[in-house]
Amino acid sequence: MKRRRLRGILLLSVLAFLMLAANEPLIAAPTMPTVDGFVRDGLGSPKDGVPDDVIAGTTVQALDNLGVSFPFEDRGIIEFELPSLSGPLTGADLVLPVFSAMGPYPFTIDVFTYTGDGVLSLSDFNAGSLYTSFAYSGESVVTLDVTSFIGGLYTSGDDYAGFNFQFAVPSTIALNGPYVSFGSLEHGPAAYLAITPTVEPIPAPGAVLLTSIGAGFVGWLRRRRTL
Ligand SMILES: [Ca+2]
Ligand SMILES: [Ca+2]
Repeated sequence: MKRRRLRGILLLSVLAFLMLAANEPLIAAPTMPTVDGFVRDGLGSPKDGVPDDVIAGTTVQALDNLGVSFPFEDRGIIEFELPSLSGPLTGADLVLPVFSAMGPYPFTIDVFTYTGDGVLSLSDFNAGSLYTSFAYSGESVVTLDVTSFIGGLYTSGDDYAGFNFQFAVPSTIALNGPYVSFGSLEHGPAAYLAITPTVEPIPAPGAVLLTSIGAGFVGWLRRRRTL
């Protein structure tokens, strides 16, 4: 009888542990980029709004230079394949560690968002619609709340998120400044997406647990009385 009771208690403990574990909020693993780099207009060819070069596997550089002797523009691009989620998300942050930057500060960066395809191409230069802007003043990490954009992609069933970083106001300084370049897969720490999923609702785990314990206790009492 003692062994049976012990087994019952053990079973209840395992059940309680499983329920508590299932109820734990999921820790969002960082989602790393599928592709990152920048697309360039100018630098050896006319800066005319028509992009000329794809520079993947390097830092995610945003630069817009109207200097008369050497005008060119880099638009930083990052694309992520979205991880599958079992329910809606509660939040999404785009975390951008800064690889290098040069003032004069502050300057404003526009962030464009679009449905990506996991590949960096010339068409990404003009991709997206304006999602947000931020003033940059030399910070080592920029974190952007992108919950509504990422949530929308999940709702529409899209697989890739794309971000495009552009200077809001072109610089008239002759060469190489101001600019900001974010970390990439090759020159880290890389930018990443932190998605916080919602745990799927479990039918009242507390109630189920209490009922199980109660039933077990009543059963034990009953058995005890019959002995
Ligand atoms: Ca061009
Ligand atoms: Ca693309």
